[in-house]
Parts: sequence; C-alpha cells; structure tokens
Amino acid sequence: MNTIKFPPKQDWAQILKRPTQSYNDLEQSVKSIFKDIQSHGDKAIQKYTEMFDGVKISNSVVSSNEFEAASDLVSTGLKEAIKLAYNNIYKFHEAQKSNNLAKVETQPGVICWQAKKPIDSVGLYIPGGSAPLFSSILMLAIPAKIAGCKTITLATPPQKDGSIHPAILYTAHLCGIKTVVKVGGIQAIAGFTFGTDSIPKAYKIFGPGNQYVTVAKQVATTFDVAIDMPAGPSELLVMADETAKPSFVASDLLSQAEHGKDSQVILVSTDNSFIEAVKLEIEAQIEVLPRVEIAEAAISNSKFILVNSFNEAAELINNYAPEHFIVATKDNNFFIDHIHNAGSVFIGDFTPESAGDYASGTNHTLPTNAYAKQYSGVNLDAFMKTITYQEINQTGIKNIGVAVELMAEAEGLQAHKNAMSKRLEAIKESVKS
Ligand code: HSO
Ligand code: ZN
Repeated sequence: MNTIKFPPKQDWAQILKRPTQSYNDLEQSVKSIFKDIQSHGDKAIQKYTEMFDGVKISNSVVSSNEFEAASDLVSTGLKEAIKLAYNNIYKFHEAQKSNNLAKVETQPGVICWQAKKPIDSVGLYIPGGSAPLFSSILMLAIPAKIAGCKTITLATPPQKDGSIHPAILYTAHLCGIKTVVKVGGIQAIAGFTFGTDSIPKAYKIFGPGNQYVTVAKQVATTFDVAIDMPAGPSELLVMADETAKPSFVASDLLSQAEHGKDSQVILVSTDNSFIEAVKLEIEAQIEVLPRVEIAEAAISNSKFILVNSFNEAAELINNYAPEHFIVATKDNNFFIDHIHNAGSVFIGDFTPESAGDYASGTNHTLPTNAYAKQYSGVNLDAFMKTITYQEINQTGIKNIGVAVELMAEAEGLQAHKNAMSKRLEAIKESVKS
C-alpha cells in the first residue's frame, strides 16, 4: 500500500492503467459455441449446460411452482429490503421518462417530431456463482418494464442441483418477469442472440458477467444484437481530504475490493496523513471480511495518490474516468462541477457506494475501464429508441422542394430528385386546373 506522492502528469497514464485483459484467446471457442447453438438451438444449449455447469437440464424454463417455492425460501426481512430497493429504483427510473419532443415546424408546412419507443425484446443476464447478484435484476428489469419492453427474458445459470438461487427467482417475480431460463455463460448469450424454442430472441442484451460472458456479448454484436456496454472489472475512486472519516473511506474501498481480485480501488487525497489513516483502517477492517482473500488481492493492486490541489485531482480523475466516484471533501461542489468522466457520483460522508449498489434508486450497471468517457450507465433510455417523424403538406413542398431537387442533382441521385419533382409538378397542375 505505497503512496504515490505528487506524480507528474506524464506518469498518470501508467499509474492509472487498468489491469490488462486479453480476450483474443477466448474468441474462437466462443464463436464455435455460437455456431453450434445457431444450428442446434436448445439441444446444443443443454449440452453446454452439462459441460460447464455440471448439470443436466431437460427443460430450462422456470415453472410457476419453482417461483412459488423460491418465495417461501426468502426471509421476510430480505423480502422487505428488496421491496424497499424496488420502490426507490422504480421511482428514480420512472422520473426519467421524458416527454416526447414537441412537434417542430421547421418551415411552414414541414412538421418534424420524435418519439421514444421501447425495444420489443430484451435479454437480461444475471450471473450465478458464489454471490448471486439478485440486485442486478432490479437494476435491469425495472427500467425494462417502465420502458414498456414486451418480451423480457432473464437467463441465469443453474446451481449444481439444477435449481436457481431463491432470491433471484423472488426478485424476478417481484419485477414481473415471466420467463426465466436456467442457462448461463456463453450459451445464454448465444441463446439470446439467435433465439431458441425456449429462449426468445433478444434485440439487446444487458447484464454483468465473467470474461466468457463479456466475450460472448462482444460476439453477439457481430450478429444483429446490441449490448448495454462493454464490461470490465469493477472500480471505485475516492477523493477525500482531512475533513473525511478514514474508517468510512476504508470501508468504501473495501466494499468494492471484495467484488473480485481484479477490482480496482483508488484513493486520491490532498492530505498525506489522511491517506495513512485510511491505510490503517483498511488493515483493521480487511482482517474480518469473509472475502478477505479477494479483497487483499484487489487492495494490493490499488493506488493511493497524493496530489497538490483539487484542480490537479479533478484533472487526474477525469483522466481515469472511474465507474464509481465518491467525493468527501470540504468542497464537494467543486468536484460535482469539474468531474465530467464518471459512471456514478456519491457525495459526502454519508453516501457509500453500497447505497447505490442496492437501494438508493440509481442504477448500478455502469461503464468501467474508462468507458465513462463516452458511455452512460444503464438508464431508462437504454431500453428505448427514438423514432423521428415528419409530415409535409403542399406548402411545405413548395418551401423545400427546389432545395431538395438541387441537392439531389448535385449528388448525382436522379431518382431522389424525381421523387420531389413529381410532387412539385402535381402542385403546379392543381393550381392550373
Ligand atoms: N458494485 C457493483 C454492483 C453490485 N454490488 C451488486 C453489489 N451487488 C457494480 O459495479
Ligand atoms: Zn458493489
């Protein structure tokens, strides 16, 4: 846990480098699984479930009995917690509904407008494994429902006994998802891409996953499917000064470090003794974490960076573009104003990242790997697309007709010109008669 003190700008790129990932070696095997599933559908999926998840599933679609049984297995306390989160996430995403743009008369008789429409069919992927991330279902299914997506399918890998974690089924049911399939990994993404007898074809695939899922989502985009965003290991950058609480900051860094050995956490501060205090807190808190091994690996790749000023900090943070950004300083507004590359921002001592991970209302599906420079996190718009409309009357044709003719001719596109000329002639004719 060395502190990097006042690094010169030319060193920033090296210091802030993400752990490199090379997916090239996985691509070929992912593609061959895709090919197999494209040709053999559910039969091939069954084969890969047996191979990768070690369980034979003859019918992957979760039945209503299974949904009911799962609900009995979730404690009342957890159900209440999930409902609280559900309500907040619903409220925040519903408020993102924007009114359709008013009709604009660009010239008399030329009316243009746009409207948002839901994506008909979406596939939501939820990983299984040691920590079933049922919170991600809330983050994806709630906006999909609000957007009005007709077909919402959730895929998640079966456990060794062929079942799905009860909290996953409970949450899916709460969100109104009717179709859950016990399919994981590459085969789930391929299933969404091509559609099978049991998996409806998806137009867009959402959700986190391991490196196989990540490559599979990339391969899916080479067919006719969109994805939410390129995924990478989770990351958190905290900007804090002597006014922040070292134990809070340490707990935040550890909360992200426990996600995976490849998670990246960074502390930036203008105060060296504050950094030292945070390190001591990390040492004390990490010991008693059940996932200490994972957290230790992530912390060993973490960075503690001492900077000269808030201005310098802001420049460095914008360079890094963290997925999550916590700011706890004497002037948080400075950072709210100056940080323009971040997935989600958490402000002040009492706003831990965990709040947004679960229950405050914002979405936790966010751009990693510096993609916050050009991508947004998942929001309501991610489940919709915008259609533009236009309606032109004869006055409008008179206003823009000649311009269109001239431009079409200049581009050498005679048929385009004709489409306009026919209308102009018809208007002239009708005036004569
Ligand atoms: N921090 C994760 C989301 C999550 N945390 C789910 C806990 N559960 C996204 O980067
Ligand atoms: Zn988290």
